[in-house]
Amino acid sequence: MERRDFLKAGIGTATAAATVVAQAAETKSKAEKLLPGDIVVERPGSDFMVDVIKTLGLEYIATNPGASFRSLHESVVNYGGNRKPELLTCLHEESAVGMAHGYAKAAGKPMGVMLHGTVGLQHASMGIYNAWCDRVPVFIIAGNGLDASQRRPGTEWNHSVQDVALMVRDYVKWDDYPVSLQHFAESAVRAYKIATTPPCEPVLIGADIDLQEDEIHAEGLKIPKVVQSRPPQGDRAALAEAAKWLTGAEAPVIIADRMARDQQGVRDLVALAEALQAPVVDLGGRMNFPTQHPLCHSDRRRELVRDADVVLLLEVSDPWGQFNTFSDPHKRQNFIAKKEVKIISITMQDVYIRANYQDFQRYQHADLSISGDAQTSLPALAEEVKKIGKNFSARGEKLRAAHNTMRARARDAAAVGWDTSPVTTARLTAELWGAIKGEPWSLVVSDRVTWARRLWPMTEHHQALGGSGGQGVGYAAPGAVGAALANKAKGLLSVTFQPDGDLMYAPGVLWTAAYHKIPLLFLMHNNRGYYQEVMHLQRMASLHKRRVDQAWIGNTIDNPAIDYAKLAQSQGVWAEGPIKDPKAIGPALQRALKVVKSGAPALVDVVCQPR
Ligand SMILES: Cc1ncc(C[n+]2csc(CCOP(=O)(O)OP(=O)(O)O)c2C)c(N)n1
Ligand SMILES: [Mg+2]
Repeated sequence: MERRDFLKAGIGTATAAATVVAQAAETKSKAEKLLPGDIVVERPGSDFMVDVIKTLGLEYIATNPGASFRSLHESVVNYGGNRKPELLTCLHEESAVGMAHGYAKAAGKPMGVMLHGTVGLQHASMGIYNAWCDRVPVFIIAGNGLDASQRRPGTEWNHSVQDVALMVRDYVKWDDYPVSLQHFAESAVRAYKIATTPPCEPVLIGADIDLQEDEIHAEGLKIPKVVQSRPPQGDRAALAEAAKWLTGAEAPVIIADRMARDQQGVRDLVALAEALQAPVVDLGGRMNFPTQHPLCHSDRRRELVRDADVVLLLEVSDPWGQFNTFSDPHKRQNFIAKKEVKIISITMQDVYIRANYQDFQRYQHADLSISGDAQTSLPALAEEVKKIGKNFSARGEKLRAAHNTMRARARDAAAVGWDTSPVTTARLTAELWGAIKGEPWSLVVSDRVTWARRLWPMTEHHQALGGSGGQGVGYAAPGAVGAALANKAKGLLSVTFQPDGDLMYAPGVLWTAAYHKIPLLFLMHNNRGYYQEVMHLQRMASLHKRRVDQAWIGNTIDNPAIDYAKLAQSQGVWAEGPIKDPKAIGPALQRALKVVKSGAPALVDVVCQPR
């Protein structure tokens, strides 16, 4: 069809696409020219903002574009050369924050996120809440137009606010709205420092449209030096007292949660546990303790707490839950520990508590409460324990035997239903282990399928990077991609178990992984539904003495079943599946690993048992 005919017919055909391309080229050449009346801005304020951002050492800025930061976007690309920071194109703001969240845990430093002030920040908010709950730094820049007399009529009004941070203020550690470039420099550096000081948290800085787009008028702008605070160690005398209690105990227990920030934290906890020959329960907020160490007793949490006389809590997010059971839905409470148990807690929790969001969990007193960063406090505590110089080797022997029994029990439990289809999550875990055991692997999201923590030998901090923090579903996919990006620089092989429901909140992150060549193996835990919610419904139906078989209604993601391999392939990600036969998983993983090792993401979809 001729263009003329098409225009006459007024219908779209393949030729229409060609027309659109031609028009885009025309628009592009126009855009390169100045329009009548244009005043050239030689050095926009956003260039200086890039100077500031560069001093922070941010390697990446994850973003979904928006005109409220169009000048800053352009400055990052052209003035900053799109290097340190480099923009990561995200198809949803929640994915941008999720990526920054996962990245920070793997890289040990924050990623930037650039958001369209109102609507972008609204999309991003759950991701920010997850990062808040997980005590992870994210450096957020939100574009906004404050001066009403300068706003373009229409959309810019809909996308402007008086107070851009208001809607997330309860779950960022600090925010500011700079009204001058000097103000921007000082607040950005302050925000970075605050975000990276434990307890680490997201921060938000507004980037005003006029400040970005206007010529730099100010003279003598200065960027303050970036110096990070050293985390605080708990009071030395209190640590000495803790050492006395722990060495005097018959049955001490150590429980660690969001404690280790890096391998040093793991090493220091091993040293303390060995000095005491005390069992360690790793709750998994971070990888705190090697899973094959004879003092690792993570599966024995309840029995250990029941028998303990002293319990040491290290950055435990839910202290009450360690000592109490709470039946659901009858809410019967039961204190499970000995009445005389002594509780020691080392945490920064008291420093960052806020009133509205309830992530601080139920109040649990500690007999010795030490405000300080647990990782920083461990060496001094271990030193005090060693000074007392008691020998606990007999206890160590008993614990070694109990550890072996615990691991054997986990292996036996994992073998149940080995050959069934749909595949069990334990078999899924074993197949992945078979594929990666000789590699420098990292399980980038480690809370959704928990078998790995029970079955795989883990020694390194990067081998289990925890979960979402706030259980806001939708973290697992972007969190994995962000962590994989950090792991790429370290030469680590990133793998993740990807739940189906989680992926479908914002599956465009697969495209981001393909586009930015982020090597990551997604192994789908595809149970074709929101299974946790199925269990809730089944429970309710049983209690109401009604039909349990209808629990899938409202919770199923089936009929039609989503073809995750096609979903991935359509975004440029190599993929296979759906696999139903457990024996087919291993060979598919081998093919996927080849792709991942070549520097790209890959996805293997496996139809699994619910849990
Ligand atoms: C944003 C958000 N919406 C809803 C929920 C409630 N929720 C908790 S678990 C869950 C199911 C998630 O499904 P999937 O990721 O497939 O995991 P599965 O339970 O099937 O293993 C849902 C919807 C939530 N936690 N977060
Ligand atoms: Mg599911």
